[in-house]
Amino acid sequence: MSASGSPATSGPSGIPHLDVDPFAMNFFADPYPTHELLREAGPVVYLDKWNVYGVARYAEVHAVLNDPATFCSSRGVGLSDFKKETPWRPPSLILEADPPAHTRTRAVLSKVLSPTVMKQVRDRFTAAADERVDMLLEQRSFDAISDLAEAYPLSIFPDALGLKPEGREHLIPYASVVFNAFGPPNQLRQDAIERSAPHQAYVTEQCQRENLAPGGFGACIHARVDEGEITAAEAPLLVRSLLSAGLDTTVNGIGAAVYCLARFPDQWQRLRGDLTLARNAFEEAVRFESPVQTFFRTTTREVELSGATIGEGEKVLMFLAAANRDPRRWDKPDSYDITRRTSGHVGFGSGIHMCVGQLVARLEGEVMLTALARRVARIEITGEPNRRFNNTLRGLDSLPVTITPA
Ligand code: OVV
Repeated sequence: MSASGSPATSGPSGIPHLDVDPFAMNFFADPYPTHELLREAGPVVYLDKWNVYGVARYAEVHAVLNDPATFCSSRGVGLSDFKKETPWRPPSLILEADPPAHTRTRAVLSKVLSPTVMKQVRDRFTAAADERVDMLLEQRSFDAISDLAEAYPLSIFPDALGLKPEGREHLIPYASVVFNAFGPPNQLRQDAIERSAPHQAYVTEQCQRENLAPGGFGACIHARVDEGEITAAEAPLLVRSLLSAGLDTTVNGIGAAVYCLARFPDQWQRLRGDLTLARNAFEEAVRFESPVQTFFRTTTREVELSGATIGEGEKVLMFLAAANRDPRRWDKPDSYDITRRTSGHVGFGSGIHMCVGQLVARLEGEVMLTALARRVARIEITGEPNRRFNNTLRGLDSLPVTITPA
């Protein structure tokens, strides 16, 4: 009998069938016993609840991510198969695309979010982080989610994109819909899509060229039209990708890092003693909490994966978070260790679809953790953290803390 109480059964294929629902509230509340069950059941499992294959070990998650011709994205990276069902919004031109179409759009966003551009925004991002921490030190007690993990990215990213001030309250709710929509047709997804119209209307309008300030990421995307790299019709949809994936992800990444450093004071003191560890402390939080928990792929042909035969047109659920704690790959996987060699974690994915905004995320994480570690001696959790439930994103809704100045 498994940790979650669900026995595995194995049909003639030899692939273990599990009756766990990785999109249920009780799973989100504590996914770790089920992650272990999924990893231990076999290299490839079948989830009867949603009729999908699953991979939870590092080796298979990495293999699926790095064979995009067999495990495609153009049929959607959620449960819904775009070949069989109409997508809830026009598909993303980068996330929900395969080569060769993906190659061109990826190159554009890669340039817009390049190391050179990070150098240009770094001072602004740093000043905003320093300012935020100074404000929080005056409050002493605050909510580390709303007042820090949300407030900081909201103070820099919409400006960096070039969005006008009005309507920004739609950004996090819109992203919440996007990430819920990757999940199965459960209550979370259905409610999110049902209430999405005002958020969608806002996002669609802000993606237009005339609504994006010169010099911002959005205007830079539209400028590629003039170079003939993308069409005028494609540019707004690529801006939409940044609005979809650029904010709620870093909110949950920074939230994860603060939650880790508050829970593991020895790691916090280590960071205070060596600020050059800030970037890896953030990276390790992305491994440890995996703000993006899962993505799907769809098979383009019959394929053998670690001895399991998967037919064409099957959905494969990749448990990024379980791979990031697979003891086959990681020493002490359940320890948050800011000096760990984090490279190879799949919190940002791997291969041709690996997070195109990873440099923005790391920059935000690094400068915020540096600002905190410079000025704060202690972070104390002063109340019960509340979880935020989403089909794809893992993070908290509230985290009451008190900080003590250094
Ligand atoms: C990685 C990601 C998440 C959500 C949306 C998108 C990308 C997009 O391209 O719209």
